[in-house]
Amino acid sequence: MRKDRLWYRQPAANWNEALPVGNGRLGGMVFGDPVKEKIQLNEETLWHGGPRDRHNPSALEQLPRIRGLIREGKVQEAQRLALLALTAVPENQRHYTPLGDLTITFEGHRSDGIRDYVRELDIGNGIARTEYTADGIRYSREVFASCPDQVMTVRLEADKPAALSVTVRLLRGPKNHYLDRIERLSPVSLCYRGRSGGEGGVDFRAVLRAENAGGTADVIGEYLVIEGADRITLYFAAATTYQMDNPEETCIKRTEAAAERGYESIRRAHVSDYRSLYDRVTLRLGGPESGWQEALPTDERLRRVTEGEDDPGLVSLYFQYGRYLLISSSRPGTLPANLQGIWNDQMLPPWDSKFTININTEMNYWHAETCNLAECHEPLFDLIERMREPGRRTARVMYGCRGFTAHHNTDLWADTAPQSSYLPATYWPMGAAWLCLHLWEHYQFSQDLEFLGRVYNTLKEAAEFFLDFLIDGPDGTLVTCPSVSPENSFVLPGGETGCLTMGPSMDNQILYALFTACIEASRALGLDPDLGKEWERVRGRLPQPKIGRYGQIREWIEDYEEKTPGHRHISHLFGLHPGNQFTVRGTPELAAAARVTLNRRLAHGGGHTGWSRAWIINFWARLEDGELAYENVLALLRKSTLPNLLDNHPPFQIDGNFGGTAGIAEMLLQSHAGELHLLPALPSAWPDGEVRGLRARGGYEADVFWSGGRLAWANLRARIGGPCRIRCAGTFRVYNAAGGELLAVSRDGEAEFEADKAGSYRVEGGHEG
Ligand code: FUC
Repeated sequence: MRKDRLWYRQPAANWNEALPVGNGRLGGMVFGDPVKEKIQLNEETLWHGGPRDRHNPSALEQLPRIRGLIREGKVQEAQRLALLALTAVPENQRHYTPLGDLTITFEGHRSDGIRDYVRELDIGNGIARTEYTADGIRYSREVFASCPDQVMTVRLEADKPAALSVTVRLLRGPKNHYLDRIERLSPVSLCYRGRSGGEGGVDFRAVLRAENAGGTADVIGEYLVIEGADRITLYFAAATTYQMDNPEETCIKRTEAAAERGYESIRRAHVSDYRSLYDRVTLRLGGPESGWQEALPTDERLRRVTEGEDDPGLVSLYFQYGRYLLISSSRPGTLPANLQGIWNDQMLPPWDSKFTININTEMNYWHAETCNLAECHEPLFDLIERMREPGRRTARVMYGCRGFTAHHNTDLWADTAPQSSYLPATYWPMGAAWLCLHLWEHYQFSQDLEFLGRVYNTLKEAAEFFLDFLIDGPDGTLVTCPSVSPENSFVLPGGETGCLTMGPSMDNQILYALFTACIEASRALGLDPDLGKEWERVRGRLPQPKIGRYGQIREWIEDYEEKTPGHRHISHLFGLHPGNQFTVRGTPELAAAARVTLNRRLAHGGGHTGWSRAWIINFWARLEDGELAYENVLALLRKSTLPNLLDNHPPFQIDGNFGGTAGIAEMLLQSHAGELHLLPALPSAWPDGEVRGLRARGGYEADVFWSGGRLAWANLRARIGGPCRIRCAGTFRVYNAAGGELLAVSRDGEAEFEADKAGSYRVEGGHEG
């Protein structure tokens, strides 16, 4: 039984059951209907409308008044003015739109005549398959989106000759409302033309091309009609003027080249390209006896877990699915994964299916480094680069500051002006700062100084904004203002509620991390010693994390009551994860307060969205509580996972998948506290298992094997080397893998040794010190 697959005994009844394929740019949701196949299509740059300057011209003029009102505690007045003067004009950024549906009608099939149906998503190879028997003939289909060849490929086969007769169509809108032209290019190919709409919006082109073995093919009207074929291959390409001047020519070339190369060759290239990323990490949870559920369809496994059954294999499938989804939605040269990755079927999708950067987009990349998909992180870095120019303008026009800044969303055009007019979220100038920490993370994992040198100015420019933007706060501190704690509200002592504030805890923690990254980057590169001192000085004046009346980490600068104590955002624990300001051993009081904070959120119904639940897994993992981390992994599967294993916010939002994968990795290996911690949050439900290929900060790759809830052994590969501290429960010894020489023996769960560049090490558990 292959374990790296999702499979079902019936076609998708709706989008939440369809299976995603993608090459980073082109996405398809495959329904697998035997009579009428539908593949819902996306091209990631097909967004409504073009770039705009939406800055509110009154912002800078009103900023001192807004700040003054916040200082005086007149929050309601400040908010009224912020709504008028800071809200962008118009208030909304651009939204992502679908490309359409490819439908394939099988002539002669009757839905009541289908037998032995099965469909699957083989995430080990990146291929969706459907098989069934109709009238004694076995039919099969394969769909995949190839990154090397930039085409989506659909292969139809039957075990008898001349059995395939199909009519193929592309639909955009119920009656093709959103397509402008459909043109026959040849008897086997069609071109679709349209534009996204809105001022400056992109034009798009899509080309469909068929190859049939046996039978006849022709274009009749807007349909591609193939009759009596033995085999059919469809090649589909799409592109927009966002990426190129002549997308039509490109689509024609791509489909022609694919047809010329032939299916087998395209498929081989796809599988090898896909596996070069996917195969780097394997995960097995539970002993051999726990694998039997693989014989059950995925929706049934999910149902059983929801009803309380244990299925560690489903957790490892979910983990790998998070890697599959990133490989399929974020490749070098593409846009980053948006709120729905690349998979969206709505003309006006939830939250515009854009980049929400007050948690969601960042969460999409939490597993990129740890789960060995660092290349897939690159699209986010490109987006940050594109945000610099608009972000400079935002900094200057709205706040009179140098540097660059962004608010809580951005879009295809890297828009950095505020999004919407939602008080708990909109007026938050931390988006670019948080995103830039991903540059630093990438360096920490790779230790690639050349990369750090390239992005250093970006980090520096994000920090520069705050050198100007921060104002004097209470007790000699420097604070952001105005800002919010995404997306909660506070209750003032008089009962009034508010959002706008100065120096909310998350901002201070993000800035602590940003200035720290800048300081360390400048040292690593030997640059800007004076600026380094300035950053240290400012970092030293940021408000320190404080513990509030319930023993919780304070969310705001004052110990206000939270309006929603079970709020989905847990912004004030940024320092616990993804930051590293709060650690179990480094800051035990703050770690204890973080525990109280989480318990309070959860006691009031927290974790009700998929991404919030996923964040909670990461938090418990950082607090080294394997049982609670696992409980929340189960809750993510039980309450926030759709039959196709996509995350259910609700509705579908991909961050929960990615954050869930990151959380599972975080339970098995951590490296945020200057050491490699093996099995930091292993739950009793996973007594045996192995994970190979996880990455750790400092330039390490690790394979970890455990049994009976204890480390058996681990292999470490050092890229750069240097002093290396290992932590793991129990006793262990560290050997040089090559010579077998003993390098270190654990004491109190830790051991230190000097790793060589490109050295390999073996950690053996169960040895008395
Ligand atoms: C933030 C969250 C919502 C949702 C949206 C896309 O506003 O608070 O839950 O994830 O982003």
